[in-house]
Amino acid sequence: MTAADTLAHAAYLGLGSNLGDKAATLADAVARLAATPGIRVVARSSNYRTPPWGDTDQDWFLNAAIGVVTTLTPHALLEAGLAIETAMGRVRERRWGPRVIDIDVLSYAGAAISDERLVLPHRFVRERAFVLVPLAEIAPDLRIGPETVTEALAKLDPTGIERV
Ligand code: PH2
Ligand code: MG
Ligand code: MG
Repeated sequence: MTAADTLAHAAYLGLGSNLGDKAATLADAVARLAATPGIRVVARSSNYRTPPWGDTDQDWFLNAAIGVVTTLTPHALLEAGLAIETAMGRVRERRWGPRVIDIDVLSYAGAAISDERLVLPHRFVRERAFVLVPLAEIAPDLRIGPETVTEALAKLDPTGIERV
């Protein structure tokens, strides 16, 4: 084991796209994350076609989840995702509205963080099937707060979510 390995942490990210070529966008985002120093992608879910949640007057989403091992801090991991979103042309308009790419840090080594930049585990992770269905494929036993991904997902309605 190298010194860097001792500083490596397991984290999970959720990805979503509902503008343009969604599958190509998700693939590009994963490649950019994998090319980021300090991030190693170790698991990647299938892509899932999901009905728009929240703001339902928009196109369907393609969602996926990845597992990474990272030497970045939680905030640096967040910033890396935001920088990739910007580099890929994301323009922030309405909340929960259409987006080329969304990269959310869902969980980081069991850390509980709540500040103005970052909340971990992600605020809504346990309430959204479009996040938990992909996450359950790669990390069913991951603990998010009081329960596992599988337990949280069992309380939700996954209607309309299709693996593609
Ligand atoms: N992201 C949102 C709002 N609504 N709906 C789906 N199906 N997938 C998403 O990724 C999504 C959403 C805001 O982050
Ligand atoms: Mg986001
Ligand atoms: Mg999001």
